[in-house]
Amino acid sequence: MSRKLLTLSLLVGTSALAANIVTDGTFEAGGAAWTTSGAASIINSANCHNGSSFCAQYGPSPLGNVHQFVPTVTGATYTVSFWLRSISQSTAPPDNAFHFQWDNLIPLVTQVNNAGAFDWTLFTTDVVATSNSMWLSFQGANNTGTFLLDDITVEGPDGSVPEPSTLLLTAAGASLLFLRSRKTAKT
Ligand SMILES: [Ca+2]
Repeated sequence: MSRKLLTLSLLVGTSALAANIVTDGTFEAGGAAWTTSGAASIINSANCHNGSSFCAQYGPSPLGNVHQFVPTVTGATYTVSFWLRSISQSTAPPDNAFHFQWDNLIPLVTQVNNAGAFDWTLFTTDVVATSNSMWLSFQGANNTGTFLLDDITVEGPDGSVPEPSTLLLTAAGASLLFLRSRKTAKT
């Protein structure tokens, strides 16, 4: 095994331990990785996070849903982060709700309920994977304004990488590098 290949295996091993497992969490690829329904849609607007770009928008009822399945490791903990903004279009009392759901068997986690307008705000929550594919879902409706959702990350072990064999390769690579360095030092 060449030194270059060993170095590569070390890098792969490191990235498998902690990764952002969301596909197109910024929506900048156009949002094709996400399924939308109800009040939710993908838009290209100067109102999106960090200026003119893509994000998800939620209008009036019925409840909108933006979701995708993410590859996880059963039993592992993941940190979910996303940015949310509420633009009020009415002087009426706020009539809206925004929920995060990690699995369609686990109840909705309400993030916002009848809130007035607010600027981009970072929401973070820790969740545990109960299978090797979790339903990452953001649901909302805003009857007196608009919700915008952008820059979603889910940090944790990447379930699409065969972790035990990668770790084994990493350990083997590290041992061989150590032996090679000892051999070089002796000669
Ligand atoms: Ca974006």
